[in-house]
Amino acid sequence: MTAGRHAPARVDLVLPCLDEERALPWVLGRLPDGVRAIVVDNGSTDRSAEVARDHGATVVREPRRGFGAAANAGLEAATAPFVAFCDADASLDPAELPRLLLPVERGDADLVLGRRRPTTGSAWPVHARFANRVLAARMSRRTGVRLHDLGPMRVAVTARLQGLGIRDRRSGYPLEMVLRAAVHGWRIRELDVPYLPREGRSKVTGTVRGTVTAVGDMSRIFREVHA
Ligand SMILES: Nc1nc2c(ncn2[C@@H]2O[C@H](COP(=O)(O)OP(=O)(O)O)[C@@H](O)[C@H]2O)c(=O)[nH]1
Ligand SMILES: [Mg+2]
Repeated sequence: MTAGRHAPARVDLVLPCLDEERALPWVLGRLPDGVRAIVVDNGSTDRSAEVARDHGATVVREPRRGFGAAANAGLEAATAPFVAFCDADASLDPAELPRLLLPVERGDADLVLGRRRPTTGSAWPVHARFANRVLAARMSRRTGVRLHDLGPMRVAVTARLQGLGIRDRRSGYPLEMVLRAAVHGWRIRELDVPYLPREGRSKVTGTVRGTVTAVGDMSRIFREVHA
């Protein structure tokens, strides 16, 4: 369960959140020991913030719209030695975090990414899967870091990630994090994680339009961040 009120958290888990009231109870009920949830509410019109608080999460409000704005606000709010990221849509299980944390804790990796392995055909729309593959391959060609997925579940050392200077505040944020880490010579590792059908409607890659926007944001990152 949640880090007790007395024990300081070892991991701060950043959960960017836009209207995820239905998914939050499951997500926040799956926190391993020592993990504090930071739910970053990005102007939800549902009861996400209240539900998050009721389930013991710290709630940060970010008025600027955008996935990156929310992720960045969570990273800034993190004070635990390690920081993790996860979608708040119940597509990824926070119970997987200790396994992803291990290589970072041991000093064997600087950034660990969860490689999404869909559990059913509906977990990952084909267009999103394809776009992600292309971007990951482009990333590998650019940096020499072999990656299959730019997935949202991640673990790193908090202070180092805060020092990386990620600037994107839209959907290029996840790519910019990996690209900057690679440019700085971080050891990046992928570990498989199950990918479940999300609760509710996707805000980013669930639609073709959302995917096109995300790919546009990410292409800009490739132009702006140089090795
Ligand atoms: N704070 C914030 N969170 C967002 C925004 N867009 C998406 N999210 C959250 O970021 C996560 C990823 O978005 P999601 O819709 O699942 O995108 P997908 O995984 O590509 O389908 C979810 O937890 C969303 O609630 C946004 O503009 N602001
Ligand atoms: Mg999602």
